[in-house]
Amino acid sequence: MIRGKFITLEGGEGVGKTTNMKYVQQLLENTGRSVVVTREPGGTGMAEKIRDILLDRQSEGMTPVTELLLMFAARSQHIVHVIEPALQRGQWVLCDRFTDATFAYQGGGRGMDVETIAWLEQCVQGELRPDLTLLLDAPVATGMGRAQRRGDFDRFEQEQVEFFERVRQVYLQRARLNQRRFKIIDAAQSLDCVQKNIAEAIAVLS
Ligand code: T5A
Repeated sequence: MIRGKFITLEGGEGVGKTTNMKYVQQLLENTGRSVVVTREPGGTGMAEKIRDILLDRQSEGMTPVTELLLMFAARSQHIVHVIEPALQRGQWVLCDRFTDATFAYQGGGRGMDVETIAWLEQCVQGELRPDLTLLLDAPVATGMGRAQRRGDFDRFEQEQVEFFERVRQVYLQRARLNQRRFKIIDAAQSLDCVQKNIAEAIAVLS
């Protein structure tokens, strides 16, 4: 059995990850791939419960350490029960956010130590890394404006603009350092242009 590929979509708030997940799924399925679509935090029953705690505005006073450990606790469940079995069956896994989000949000946004995050990454994931990461990048104001139109902010979306600027910079820095894995997509463009760029990036993998 040929191992499947692991594709992640990343980016700040409201850049269009959820919108484009469906498009990427369709592209892959059109080429005959069997695709598992999932998300983080979440993707299993237990991990979705952890997601609820993480996003709940009532989870006041959650420390950055608790937040970081809950992200990786959910991720461990997700990898063992969903991602790794699917890849081993030869399915392709398409995931809305993964560990780059932890480096960006907990590392950049919250200021957690990068080496600690890298250590947890190794403990929880071993050698597992995405084969391709599509980084949807747009100015913070653009993404926040789109997210705001939807209303009903979660615990992260209540953060200040400076938090999201740091998140964006870490994403871009990671993309520069891992150019073989990352493809940066200008998400401020029209949806048609964004999807044309995504299709080009996916074609390289097929
Ligand atoms: N998190 C997650 C961490 O802190 N650490 C971690 O390790 C992980 C895994 C999860 C939160 O958890 C944090 C980050 C997050 O804050 P989430 O729901 O997965 O939350 O992520 P969000 O970014 O909050 O998801 P959003 O739904 O807000 O953003 P999306 O999915 O990027 O945007 P989407 O597709 O819903 O689009 C937003 C709006 O814009 C429109 C869409 O139609 C929609 O209305 N749109 C466009 N409009 C014009 N032009 C385009 N090109 C458009 N693309 C989309």
